[in-house]
Amino acid sequence: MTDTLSVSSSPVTQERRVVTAIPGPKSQALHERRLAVVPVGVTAALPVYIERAHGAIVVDVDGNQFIDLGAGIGVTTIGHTDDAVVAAATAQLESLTHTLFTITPYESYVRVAELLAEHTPGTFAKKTVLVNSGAEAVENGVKIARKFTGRNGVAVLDHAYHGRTNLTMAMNFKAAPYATGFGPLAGDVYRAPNSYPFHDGLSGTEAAKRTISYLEKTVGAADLACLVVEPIQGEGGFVVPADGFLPALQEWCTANGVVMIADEIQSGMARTGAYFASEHFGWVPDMVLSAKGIAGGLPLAGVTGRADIMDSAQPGGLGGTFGGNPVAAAAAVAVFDQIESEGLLAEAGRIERVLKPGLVALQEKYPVIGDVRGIGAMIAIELVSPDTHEPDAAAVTAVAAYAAQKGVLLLTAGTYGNVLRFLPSLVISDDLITEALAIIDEAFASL
Ligand code: PLZ
Repeated sequence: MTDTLSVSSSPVTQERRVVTAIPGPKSQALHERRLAVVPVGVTAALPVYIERAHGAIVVDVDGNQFIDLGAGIGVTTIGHTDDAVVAAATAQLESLTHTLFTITPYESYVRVAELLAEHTPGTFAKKTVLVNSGAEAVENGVKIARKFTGRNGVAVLDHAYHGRTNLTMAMNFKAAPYATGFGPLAGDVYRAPNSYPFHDGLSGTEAAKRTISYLEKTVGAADLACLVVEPIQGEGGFVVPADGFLPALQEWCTANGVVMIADEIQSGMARTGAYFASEHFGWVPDMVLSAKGIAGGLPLAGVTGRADIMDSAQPGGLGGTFGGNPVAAAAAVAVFDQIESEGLLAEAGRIERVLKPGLVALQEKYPVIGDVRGIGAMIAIELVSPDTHEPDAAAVTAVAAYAAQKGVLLLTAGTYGNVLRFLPSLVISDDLITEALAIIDEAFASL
């Protein structure tokens, strides 16, 4: 074994190409090495080892090129190795990689905070703390909301996902695999019904009434610090709430002194054609959490909220060694620049206009597709038995496996594993989407 990792700088053509069995021999060899040294708790949805990527294509060590419909779960939203992001991060690497912002600060952290203040919903004064991961953003959002309100209770919704730390494990809907055996879990977390039009058939007003009544009965507003909600649920299966649901909850929170927090970790940063998905629903949250797509693949997350809420944390109460790292912050500034200069918000609409009708056409052919939903480049199909609406996870697994063999990287989701989610980068071409749809069509035909 050598100490050098294989890297290649040859350009990545925007085309699908399958040249070996999937996974190929080099991936299989790497997987053997991995099994000896990486614990089984860390799985691989598709054990092909990726060597390089650009735009909407990832290339594995065997030379197979995949159409990437997952973008690393919504991280490389403006495309893999975006030229401007690479240039900004490279320049930053050469000038300064670390000081620790709470010791000796630097400009890019401040710039990211300014950009988040500008682009999150609401025109009031906002402040931002930068951290390393989505879960860390959730932890800090809750921490600040508790300090601001002097209350302990944390409310979340059915089918939510918020992370893998101790507090966020307790906030997830699904125990397995995220929390099984990892207790004791954090207390004071309460789960309320969400709005899930495909299954509950409720209007936004009706669903909000049910959620509020549940919270009032099981917790009581007086003990509730915050309500944390993904405007479109990510891991839960791209569940889009009925219109009016989110603003009604915000209204109740405001009236009762509860901080309402938008977990925009998966739905934010231009993915849905707005900087933050909350905008589509007319929701102006008290606090917005961003991560994933914010820095084009580098680890960065932000907690942005009303200035008075954010300033309730005492001096020294917020921070962390790597939070707002200069290289990640420089990359984030480039991501915001690219969204503006390349008109990427509009690209999400273009993707929806190709992808959604394509999936609706498949739904007409294959009754197992019960629901097609989502906004922009955040679209999903839910597979169910046509008569009973019972989840069909086996069909999801089979379609994703078939697509992978043909060079299409497709992610699954949903509490019951019966959702296929499409969250490509905003630079994917219409042709690649159409090509992927043809393969997914074949996959359904083969069921
Ligand atoms: N909130 C809405 O989607 C991360 C999880 C990947 P971290 N979702 C992908 C995995 O298997 O661990 C996520 C999210 C929402 C919070 C998080 C947590 O973000 O950056 O993974 O901590």
